[in-house]
Amino acid sequence: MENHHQIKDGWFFETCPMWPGMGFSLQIEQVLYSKRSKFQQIDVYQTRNHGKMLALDGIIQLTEFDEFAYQEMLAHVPLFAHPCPKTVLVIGGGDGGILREVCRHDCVTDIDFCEIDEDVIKVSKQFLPSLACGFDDPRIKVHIGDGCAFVLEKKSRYDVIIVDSSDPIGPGDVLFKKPFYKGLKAALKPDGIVATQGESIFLHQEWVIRLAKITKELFIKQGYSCIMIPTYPGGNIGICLGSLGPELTKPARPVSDGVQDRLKYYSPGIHEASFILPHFAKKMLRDI
Ligand code: SPM
Repeated sequence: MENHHQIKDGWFFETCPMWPGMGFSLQIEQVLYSKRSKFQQIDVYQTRNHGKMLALDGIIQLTEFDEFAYQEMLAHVPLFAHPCPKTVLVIGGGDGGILREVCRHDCVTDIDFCEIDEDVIKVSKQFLPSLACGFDDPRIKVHIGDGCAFVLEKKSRYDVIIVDSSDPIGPGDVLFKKPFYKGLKAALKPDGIVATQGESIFLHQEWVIRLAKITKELFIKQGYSCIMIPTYPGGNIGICLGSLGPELTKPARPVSDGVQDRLKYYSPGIHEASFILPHFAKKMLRDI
């Protein structure tokens, strides 16, 4: 797999064929880790102003500066849309950030976590403890292996499934295809909800449309929620959601003061607002 970045004069510069003709740079102070795993190049940097940064195959996965926006929304939008999620599956996100957020829900009793690259978990535990703390909860069972194969073995088991994938240009590409989504649907309980990394409405319209079409066809309700996040290309990313029952665009349960106080991005208000899309995106997804 190609490495999509360069380091020059103390700057990390990310480019990628998925967002051609543009690039994103962060000033770095130190390379903390740089090694190829069985699946991908894993790099951790100390940036100048954005805390530590994790990159896979040269694509920014997170910075400590703004990771909360993505992790909170990808976890809490589907979990709060569900009236009482007990069993949850998280696929991908070896950094542990999504798990950290899922564990804030006391009603959740069992969390299966499946990650293909064990080295991402190890690196996160070593360098990103504020995310890897997500692994400390006894409700979590860690499975190392292919997320798609894992899902295809499970039937009517989960209330919520969250897919925290990298982009469809590396080991994550299978997670953007219809057979995987069929597997997700089969692995959900009859009123289950699925939420997947949904790319950018500005930069990846082809992918957004593809995922929206698949979820529209397979699920009773379908939605796209938009997240602001400065260190992903274009400053935004989305969540593609499918539901077999519950309404997606509103929380089905109150957020306790104790939980809300610990969150930095998610709130009932932003949950609802995130589904209100710019006019071009609304039209694009309405017409599919
Ligand atoms: N838990 C954080 C892992 C991040 N997973 C998603 C990363 C996506 C990176 N690409 C962003 C560009 C997409 N438009």
